Amino acid sequence: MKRRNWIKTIGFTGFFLNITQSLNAKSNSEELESIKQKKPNSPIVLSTWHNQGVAANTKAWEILSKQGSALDAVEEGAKISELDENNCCVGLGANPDRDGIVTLDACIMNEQHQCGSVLALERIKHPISVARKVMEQTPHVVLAASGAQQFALSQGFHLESAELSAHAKSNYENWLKKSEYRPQINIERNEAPSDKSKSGPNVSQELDPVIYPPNKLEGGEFNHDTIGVIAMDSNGNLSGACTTSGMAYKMRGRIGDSPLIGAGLYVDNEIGAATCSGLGEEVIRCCGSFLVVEYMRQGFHPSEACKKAIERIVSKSKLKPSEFQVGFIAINKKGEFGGYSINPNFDYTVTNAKFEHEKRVSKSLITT
Ligand code: SD4
Repeated sequence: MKRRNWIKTIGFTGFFLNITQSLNAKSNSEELESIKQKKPNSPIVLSTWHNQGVAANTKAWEILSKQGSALDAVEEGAKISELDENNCCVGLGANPDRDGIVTLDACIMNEQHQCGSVLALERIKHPISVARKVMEQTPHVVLAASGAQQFALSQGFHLESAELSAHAKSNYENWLKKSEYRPQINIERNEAPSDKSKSGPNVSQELDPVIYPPNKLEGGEFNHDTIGVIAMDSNGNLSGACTTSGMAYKMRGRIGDSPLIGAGLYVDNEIGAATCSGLGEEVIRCCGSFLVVEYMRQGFHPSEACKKAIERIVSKSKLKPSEFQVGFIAINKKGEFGGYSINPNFDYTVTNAKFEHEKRVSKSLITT
């Protein structure tokens, strides 16, 4: 879309629409005055990763630009990744656990501090929507495994085939040849540090082979597409969603940060929203996304808040920073945004009045 049209579609139409609707409903002149003075909020949506973030943000923006809610926007955006058969790490097409079963984790949080999540959900296409149902239709926050599946079916979701997608099947068969249990998570280097023939990142060459996560899976696939979507709508309300299949070939029952409120996602409508991708265990230990929001509460800009949370994680971790990746993204109530990661090349997608699904590569603790 041409830039001018891009700005036009999202511009002031909604604001005046809101005013007209309000005027019909209220004739009180004081209210009229306050409505006139009210500035339109500028919607924004951020998604982890650019390869999948563009599609997610496009969908979310369709909703936000028509004055839809941030909650609908983040859910619908996340659903796009869940449908992507070729995504290594989200939805039913993703890589399985070490027993060959795809188990999905997701959570959602809205502007009223309501939240819902599902853990280790099997054979359901849209875990994020089940998480929303947990939030809206139950008195609970978390449902897990067979209970979550039972609940999903009761809510009208269909039981899908247990068969692996073509790419997951071949990856898994490849992994089975060695069946080594090496919990792996994304780390966006261009080459393994052991490859001394090429100029690589500035990392230790003495990494423990058991805990060192390679940058790609055995089959050569990247291993990093957990999607976190955070948004602010034209009413200034914030919401977030996060959905993943977690670590490829994980131990059965292993849960990462992504479906845990405060770890993989956190929203405080007075302050801001944060989400992340990376090695879930390290994020959980520090309540990562909650920490980012708390730093924003202290007045830090979103990028600075993400940086401080990364520093905390690194300072508490037994792993060397070069051995694992975590990347946060955040927005605050003013619509300011940012990201930060441990290792380089963590990217995300931003969409607002100014940026049309723009790729941002976050700053990182390790720079080479
Ligand atoms: C997890 N945080 O399960 C997720 C994995 C991830 O991109 O982010 N992958 O630990």
